Amino acid sequence: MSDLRESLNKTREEFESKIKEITSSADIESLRVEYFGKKGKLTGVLRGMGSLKPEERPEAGKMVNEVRAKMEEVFAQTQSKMKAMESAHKLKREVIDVTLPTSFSGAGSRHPLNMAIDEICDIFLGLGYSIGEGPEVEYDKYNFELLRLPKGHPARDTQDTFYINENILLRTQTSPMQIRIMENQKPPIKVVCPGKVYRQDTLDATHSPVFHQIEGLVVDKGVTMGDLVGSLQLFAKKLFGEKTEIRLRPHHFPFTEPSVEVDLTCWKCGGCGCNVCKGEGWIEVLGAGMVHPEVLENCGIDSNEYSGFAFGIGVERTAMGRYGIDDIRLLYENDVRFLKQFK
Ligand code: 2NM
Repeated sequence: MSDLRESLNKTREEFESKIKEITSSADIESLRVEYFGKKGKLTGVLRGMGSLKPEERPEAGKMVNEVRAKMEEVFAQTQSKMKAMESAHKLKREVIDVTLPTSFSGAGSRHPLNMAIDEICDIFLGLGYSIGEGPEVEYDKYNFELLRLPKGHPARDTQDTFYINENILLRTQTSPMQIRIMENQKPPIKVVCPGKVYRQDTLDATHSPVFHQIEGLVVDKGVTMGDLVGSLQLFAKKLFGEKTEIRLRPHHFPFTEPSVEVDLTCWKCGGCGCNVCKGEGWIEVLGAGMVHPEVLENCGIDSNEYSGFAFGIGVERTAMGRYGIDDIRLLYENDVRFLKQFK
């Protein structure tokens, strides 16, 4: 019994002096193994209890438990002290001084194409349209077939694109989004769909294989060509100023009948003729027409009850006119010297 007491006290004293030297969680872990582990020193002393007489055991048990509880308490305190110390160190080491000077060259600005898209969409929002956005990777059916451009139709040649497979392609216009809307919503429909479109084209000052369009669609009872003209007149004046007029020229699109190309008064010379409009006084900005009854029917809309108009605006061309940009490539090169001018 006194042997047990002696070795317990010795173990405890040794433990307490060792734990004072500890400086890390790794140290405390090896101390845990050294004393409380299966082959640990305290465990060894406890094993010695087996040789005690039965009447000595209750008192020995009490003594052992007291010593063990004391040691475990010291251990737990030191362990949490180590953890706190280490996380304080880590915080200190990883702190970011947000007041340090940086090489940051200043805030950026909106891209002129996004400025043009926002400006155009804002005008139509003001006229009660909503905005629809959808996939750039489309089904041939939505991009061509339901728009009266079946496979093999000659007009597909002017809208050659990048095919994922026979039935999936990069959209050549945002009209597939309008087809989706007509399929899913009942008239009245009033929507503009902005977005990226793709065509097989060689990059030069006025063409790009990736460009942006905003297409508008209105479907309701009794919608006429007069509504189309009025809406486009309003749009032109809001975007380019009150003096701006529109001019319609007959055209052909498979998805509208009748179809028109729409010119706006030249934004540079106001109609007198200059280098921008090549002496014409007019600049072509959009295409439009009355939605072909077959297109309405393809989307489940009764063409005897409803009619609609649609139009497509070229964003690049509008942005170039609006901000005086003479080469489309400037819009994609992301040269900060160019972009800085739009702050
Ligand atoms: C244009 C010109 C004329 C057009 C037609 C449709 C739809 F889906 F309703 F049939 N969406 N957009 C359209 C009509 C687009 O872009 C030059």
